[in-house]
Amino acid sequence: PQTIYLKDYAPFGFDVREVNLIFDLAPNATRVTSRIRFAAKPDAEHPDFFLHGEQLKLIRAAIDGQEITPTLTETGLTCDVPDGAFTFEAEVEIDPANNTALEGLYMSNGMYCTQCEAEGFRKITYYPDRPDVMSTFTVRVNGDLPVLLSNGNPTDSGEGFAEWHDPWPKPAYLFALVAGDLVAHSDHFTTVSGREVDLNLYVRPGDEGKCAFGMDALKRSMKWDEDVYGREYDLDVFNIVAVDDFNMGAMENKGLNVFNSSAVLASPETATDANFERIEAIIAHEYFHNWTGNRITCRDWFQLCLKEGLTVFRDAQFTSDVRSAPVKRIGDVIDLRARQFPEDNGPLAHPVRPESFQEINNFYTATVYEKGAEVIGMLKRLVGDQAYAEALDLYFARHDGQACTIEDWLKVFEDVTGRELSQFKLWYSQAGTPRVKVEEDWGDGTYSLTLSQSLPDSPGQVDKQPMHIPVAVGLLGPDGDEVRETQTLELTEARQTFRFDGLAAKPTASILREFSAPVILEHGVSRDAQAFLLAHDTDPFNRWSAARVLATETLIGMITDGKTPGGDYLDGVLSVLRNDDLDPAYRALMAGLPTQSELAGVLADRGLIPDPMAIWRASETLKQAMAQHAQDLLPRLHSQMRVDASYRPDAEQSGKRSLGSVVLSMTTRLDGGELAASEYAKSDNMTLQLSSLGALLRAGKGQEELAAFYDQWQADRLVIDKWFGLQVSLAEPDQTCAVAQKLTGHPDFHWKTPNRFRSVLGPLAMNHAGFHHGDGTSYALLADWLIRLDPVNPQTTARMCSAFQTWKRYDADRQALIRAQLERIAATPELSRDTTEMVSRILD
Ligand code: B3K
Ligand code: ZN
Repeated sequence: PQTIYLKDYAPFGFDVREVNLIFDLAPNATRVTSRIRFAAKPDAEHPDFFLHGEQLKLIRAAIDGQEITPTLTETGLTCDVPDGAFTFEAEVEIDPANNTALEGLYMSNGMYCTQCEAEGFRKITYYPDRPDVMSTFTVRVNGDLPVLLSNGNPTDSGEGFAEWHDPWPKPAYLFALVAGDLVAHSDHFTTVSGREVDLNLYVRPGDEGKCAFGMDALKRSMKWDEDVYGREYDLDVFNIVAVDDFNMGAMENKGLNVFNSSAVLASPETATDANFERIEAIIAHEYFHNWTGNRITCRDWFQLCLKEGLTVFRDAQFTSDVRSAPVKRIGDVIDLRARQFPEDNGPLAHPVRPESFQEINNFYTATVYEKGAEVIGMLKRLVGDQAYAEALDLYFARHDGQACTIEDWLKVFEDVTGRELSQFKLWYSQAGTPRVKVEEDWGDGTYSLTLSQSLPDSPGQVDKQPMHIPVAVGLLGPDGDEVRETQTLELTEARQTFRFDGLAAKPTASILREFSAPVILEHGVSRDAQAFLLAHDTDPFNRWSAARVLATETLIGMITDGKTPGGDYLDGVLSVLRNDDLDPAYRALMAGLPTQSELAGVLADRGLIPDPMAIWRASETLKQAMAQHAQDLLPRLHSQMRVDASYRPDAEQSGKRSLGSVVLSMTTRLDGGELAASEYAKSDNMTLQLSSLGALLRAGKGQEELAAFYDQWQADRLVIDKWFGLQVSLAEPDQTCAVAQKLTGHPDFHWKTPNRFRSVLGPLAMNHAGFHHGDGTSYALLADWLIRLDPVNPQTTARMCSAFQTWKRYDADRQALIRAQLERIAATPELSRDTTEMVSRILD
């Protein structure tokens, strides 16, 4: 396969002035007629005319009305074109019903749907399918279906047709078409300058009762973007469609967002608090793309983080504003460590702005998205809130309607602040997670903090330069008072010392507050100091972080030296759980342990070989010890966390349910499932139903409830996804593979639907001790299914290969077992480009 490089970027030789499309829908033979107005760019001399096109049957092509016979290749079309402006026309036939890859125009339960990002438009018709080619689109959809949608504003419709016009120039990846037997949940929004916008959420008949929350989240997002970023919506309609077959969460097509049904449909009976929060965040994310992504888009796919990092950052700000900022931050850091750190420290490591790829769909990663958002958070911290706001205003004013680069983005910050950001820019080009080592010194009223940074080698990158790292630090006095409030130290050299004078007593430093940079802190701080921070830190993030460090050290002591859990950690967490002044959601997070996979990563980082069974046993033992330690408190907490008001998925109620669920898990370890069974019996919302069922399964009980759950929810595909997933994620290590294997034989295991495929094989890979069971059967089961899915859906297959990315952490036997599976996948005839690239990078 061909490798594409950032350094080879060259602009397209033509402007596209206008695109007209006509779709004649038919499941196996949809006709797409295009009329595209091109003009050679004034400065380009006889540029080559190449249009992308894949899996298209060309019926007819013409230039300025004259039929032509273009040269066709596997990837597109070329032909001679006149100088100046001309009209290119083509008629092609495509087969949406057999499009199982879910890229381009495809069908899901009788509904037509598109997914064009990144390079799916070329499977719809011949076109310069690159984000720096922007044009207005006019679309006519002919089809015998009640709802016919495309981007922009509706201009005409009648029996069997609808016409749409999108006045905002856009790249083809933002094109969308939806047609089907759908019902609308409708509402209305008036923008700050008085534009009246019709809002519709289109769903399959039967799903009408799951729309209210998504619609409300949309209206709140629209308002928030006006209030916080001064960004107003720019069309007369905003449509969202829910689709069951979808490769990812959602897609920000201009004026017509398409959502995986799991990322938009929710009711209290069928969705958990976590589902509601995720839906709110994704609705916000896709809506915010209207400015950061659509009005200002990317020059090329290497600049993906320009829109994704910024939009993730914006949706996180939104969630922090409407829920709890510390709880959101802690959740994001847990997620970053679980998904981005393994990527950044393994064979798939790549810069936030990658420099090469074979298949761009493989670069929609935690590094581009989540680390990309961290980079923006650091920039905001370094320049300050005021300058950040000014820089964003300048960005929107200067680049509206353009396809931009990271250079353009950084330049607005340089222009606003006068600061030179070339060292900061290394965050975009150097892969890997920086290590920051902490040394302290104290004497004569001066406390000094020496920070040293290093950045490990990563694929294709060695001997890296020091980064510009903002380290937020506060100091606490011996009685827990803050003696120096948070300030941002700018670590720019390999090793640097920062002094704090005039202190009456040796302080305890609270370092990397709010997780001010995505780094791994190598603590010089003692266990006593961590326990002190757990009790006193005024920064809620770092207070949680102290608990996490103590939990990690406790577990590592148990795993490597057979130690028993330390009282400092157990007492520290217990006093937090007892503290009614603290937000229940926050207390629930304080009681959590690092994941087993994270522990494996920490052990590997320290040069030790992780033993998945030993990690599992230690985690179980510590949870049991914690439950016993908290025994006397549990009944009181349980009744305090009961919610009597009718269900609301807001921060307050969901926080209570979240701590309630922690209490229920602990109690189940002590009462054998008595409380969980009674909670299950009276549960009237999915959060409680699932947490009590989970507690029962963990206790080795609950088979009857599991069967009843299936009977109750058989007709609800999103709930049945949970039913599949729960069983695999909670299976004991030596049962995991068998449970997953059995479920893949269940009549409801519709494996071609990505959500269902992921509901079993996702948790298989996430169940650390079960996946890494010494007999290697789980590796083989996952590989079997990846091989089976690849010809059907390369994108989802390739993405799930990352389950193997940490393989070099483990012992020689496990490495050999995993290598054999990776090689077996690699040797599969006609393996997709997507999966080939992933497997070969992982094996490298
Ligand atoms: N931009 C889309 C992701 C497209 C993925 C293509 N493989 C969703 C989002 O980030 O909002
Ligand atoms: Zn996005």
